[in-house]
Amino acid sequence: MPTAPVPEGLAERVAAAQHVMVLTGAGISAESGVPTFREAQTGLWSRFRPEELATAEAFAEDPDTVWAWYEWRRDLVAAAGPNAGHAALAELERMLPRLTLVTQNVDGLHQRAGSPDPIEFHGNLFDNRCFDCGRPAPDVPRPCPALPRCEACGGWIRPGVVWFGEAIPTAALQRSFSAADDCDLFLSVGTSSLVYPAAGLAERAAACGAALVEINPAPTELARHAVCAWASPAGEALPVLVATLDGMRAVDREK
Ligand code: BV8
Ligand code: ZN
Repeated sequence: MPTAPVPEGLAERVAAAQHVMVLTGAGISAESGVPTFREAQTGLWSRFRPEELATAEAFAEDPDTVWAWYEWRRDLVAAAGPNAGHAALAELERMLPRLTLVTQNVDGLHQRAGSPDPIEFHGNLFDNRCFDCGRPAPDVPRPCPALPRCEACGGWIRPGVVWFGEAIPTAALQRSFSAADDCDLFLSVGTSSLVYPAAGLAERAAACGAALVEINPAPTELARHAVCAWASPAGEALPVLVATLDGMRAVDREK
């Protein structure tokens, strides 16, 4: 099926922007085979909802099960790879004067695609720390089927992600707020825009004058406030956007 062209005016908007902010969600990793949160979980995990497992309470009650869920996700992500959407965002960052990438994803696929410094708003699957004393636990082997213990205090080791009910890491929050206040174009890619405070970043950017663009096969609540809602998978849309910008540059160079 031929890939849809870039919506009218979008490439020009991106080319003219001084500071583009991109917020990605699970949808950009969908084409890498990493299930999104909205999709029902598969197999052993089909009887759980992510919101039930991604909490400190769930871990305190049944650390082995929650640890096993994260091990399953780490295996899945380690076997997956970044897709054309991740690669296109890394290329876009090289092409534009300024691009701030914030991701809700914890899979590290943006880094593996070459994005130099994505803001990991919800942490990273492959970071671990002690649930009790908070010490980082960088030496957890892969795979680690049994729940590991903290060498310093004997506490349980937990994944370094932000669970529901937990605060966003201060640095990530501040950097994201600053970018939202400064950017003139905000691209929301592959997110249902339901989880806060991440979902509030688009509203914050718009309140500071940024134009909103959504790239999502299923338009969300954000689409109503967007100058462009591109109903396309990220892995198709973003490479076409980069190719179109490339073409515009080539024409400019010939002038
Ligand atoms: C906080 C890491 C306060 C873990 C995640 C009651 C009690 C406590 C808090 C709350 C409460 N009620 C509400 C809240 C706030 C809560 C919240 O927003 N809840 C929601 C459910 C209403 N937020 C929090 O708890 C946050 N913390 O508020 O703390 C506080 C303050 C100070 C001090 C102490 C406490 C923390 C939220 C972070 C939770 N952690 N992840 C892990 O991964 O295991 S959230 C997790 O879910 C993801 O990171 C992501 O953010 C979210 C899922 O959203 P999406 O990424 O959008 O994915 P989704 O599946 O929803 O959608 C995919 C989209 O992709 C779809 O639209 C689809 O159409 C599209 N798509 C599909 N294929 C493609 C595609 N798009 C493009 N291309 C494709 N090919
Ligand atoms: Zn400890």
